[in-house]
This record gives sequence, structure tokens and C-alpha cells, in this order.
Amino acid sequence: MKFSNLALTALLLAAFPLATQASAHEGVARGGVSFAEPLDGAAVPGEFKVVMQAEGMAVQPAGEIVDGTGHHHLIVDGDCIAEGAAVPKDDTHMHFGKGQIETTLKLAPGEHTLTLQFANGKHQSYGKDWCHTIHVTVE
Ligand SMILES: [Cu+2]
Repeated sequence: MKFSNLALTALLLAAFPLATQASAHEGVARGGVSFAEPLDGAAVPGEFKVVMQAEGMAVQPAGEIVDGTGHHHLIVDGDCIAEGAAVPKDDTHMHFGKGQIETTLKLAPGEHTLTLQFANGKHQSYGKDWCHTIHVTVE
């Protein structure tokens, strides 16, 4: 009698440790960049305001590499920049190296993509996890 109770207890202990492990697993909080303005799919005039946001890292002026900080880059009709690669500086890759989070953009009428890429103080990309693309139609 006593032996069979012990056997049952052992069986239960063997069956349930997995459930405990599964509930201990937590989702990793993850930051990123996004546009507060304009919204994805928006129709905008030829000149429009862009508001950039970053969650999980602080925006600060370019200069030194400081963990957990960086600045925004706005890429028109282009792609995210591979992690570690320097963000180019040209007409379609704008750096906000003073730590700006807003700008005014002038674009030709038609469909465009706007891509935000966050990068460190030396303009080295934080990669895909810190990149976000939206579509706009300029009227
Ligand atoms: Cu930069």
C-alpha cells in the first residue's frame, strides 16, 4: 500500500517538471524604431513632416559610440543597412546626427518608401532589428 503511493508520487514528479520550465520562459522585451508620422500607407503632400521614434535606446548626437544610444537615419526608396555597416551619406540617406527626431521631407509625386535606420555614434547600423519601412503616396 505504502509502496504504491510512493510510486504514484514519483510518477507525478517525473511528469510535471516540463510544465514548470515552460511557464518560466518569458518573452524578451524588444525595442525598435518607428514613424509617429506619417502613418504607413498614408497619402501626403509634396512637403510633409516626418516624426521618428526609438524605443529601447536613447537618441543622442553622433560622435562617440555609447552603448544603448544612437541616432536616426531616414532612407528614401532604399533598404535597411546591414548591421555594423556605415550608413551612406547622400541625397537619399539622411543622418540626424544632432539627435533630431523630426524633419520635413520634400518628395516627387508617386509611391515612395521611407526607411528608418538607427545607428551608433559612428553611423554604424544597428541592423534589421533597428530598421523600419513604411510606404507613402506623395500627391
Ligand atoms: Cu549617422
